[in-house]
Amino acid sequence: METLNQNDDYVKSEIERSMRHLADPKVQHAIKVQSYIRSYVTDFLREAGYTEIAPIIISPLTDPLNHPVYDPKIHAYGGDMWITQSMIFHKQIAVQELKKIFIMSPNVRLETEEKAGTGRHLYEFTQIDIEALEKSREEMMSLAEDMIIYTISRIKKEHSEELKYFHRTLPDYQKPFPVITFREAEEKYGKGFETKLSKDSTSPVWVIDIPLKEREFYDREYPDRPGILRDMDLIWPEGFEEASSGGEREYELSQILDRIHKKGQTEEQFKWFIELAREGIKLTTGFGIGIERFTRFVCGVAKIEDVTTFPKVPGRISL
Ligand code: ASN
Repeated sequence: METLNQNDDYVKSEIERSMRHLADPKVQHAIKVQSYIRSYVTDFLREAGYTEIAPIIISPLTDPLNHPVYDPKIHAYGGDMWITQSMIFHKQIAVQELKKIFIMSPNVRLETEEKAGTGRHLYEFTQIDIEALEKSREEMMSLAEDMIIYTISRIKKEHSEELKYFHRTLPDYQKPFPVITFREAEEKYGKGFETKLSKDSTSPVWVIDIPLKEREFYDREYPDRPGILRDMDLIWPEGFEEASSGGEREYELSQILDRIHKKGQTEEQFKWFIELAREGIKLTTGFGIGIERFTRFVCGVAKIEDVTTFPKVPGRISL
C-alpha cells in the first residue's frame, strides 16, 4: 500500500483542505466559542480552588481505554512509552499531594476508521480533566454541574452574538441534572442507549453505576455490589451524546490487581501504577469533559471537525 503521507497529491489536497477549513466563517466562529469555553471552565475551576497542572504528552503509563484503538506506542531509550490517551493515572497520583487539580489535556486516541462519520470523534482532542482527593462521586457531579451552568451562562451573557450566528438557543439548565442508572437506561432505551437517551433529554443527564464490563479497570466498585462501579457519564441533550466520563477510583492494591485480571490485562502493562499503589494511595474522584464536544454542543453543529483548527478525523493523515 502506498503511504499516504508520502504522496504529493495527497499532501497538496490536504493543505488546500486545511486552508479552506480555516477560512470558513462557521469554523472561525466555533473556534472563538471554543476559546471562551476554555477560558470560562478554567476561571471556574481556579475560583473553586483547583490548581492547573501541565499536560503529559508521553509516558510509560497511560489509559488503556475500553474500546479498540491503534497503539500509540513509541520505542525510545531502550523502552516503550505511549502518547497520552488520557491522564487518568497521572491525575490520581498528582492529586495525592495537590488535592484538587485540572489539566487542559491533549489526548491522542487512534480511533478506527469507522468512527470517521460519527461527527463526534477526532483522534487528537483536548479534554478538561479534573480530579480531587477524598471527594465522593456526588460531590464531583455537583462540581461538574456548576461548571457547565457557569460556562454556558457566561457565553449566553457575554457572547450572544456567537449563539445568534449559529441560530442556537440554550436554556438555563438547572441543578441537579437528572440521573438515570445504567440498568434503568438499558431497560428504557435498550442496549447502546446513549443516542436515544440523548435525543430524549432536554437537560444534560447523568448515567451512573456503569458496570465494569463497559469501563476500564480503574473506576471503583461498590463494596457490596460486585461488577457495578461508583462512576458516572454525562450525556449532552438533543442527540449530542457523551459529554463526560468519570468516577471514584480504585486505590487499594488488592482491588486494582483483581480488576486488571478481570479485564484480561497484564500487570506488566501497569507496573508503574501498581508500584505506586503498593506505596499506598488514597481515594480520588474525577471526570473529564471533551472541549471540542462541549463546543460542538454549545454551537449546535453536526460535525466536530467544524469546531477546531486542525481536525484529525479517524482514518485520515491530516495537518
Ligand atoms: N478523563 C476520564 C476520567 O476522568 C478518563 C478518560 O478520559 N478515559 O475518568
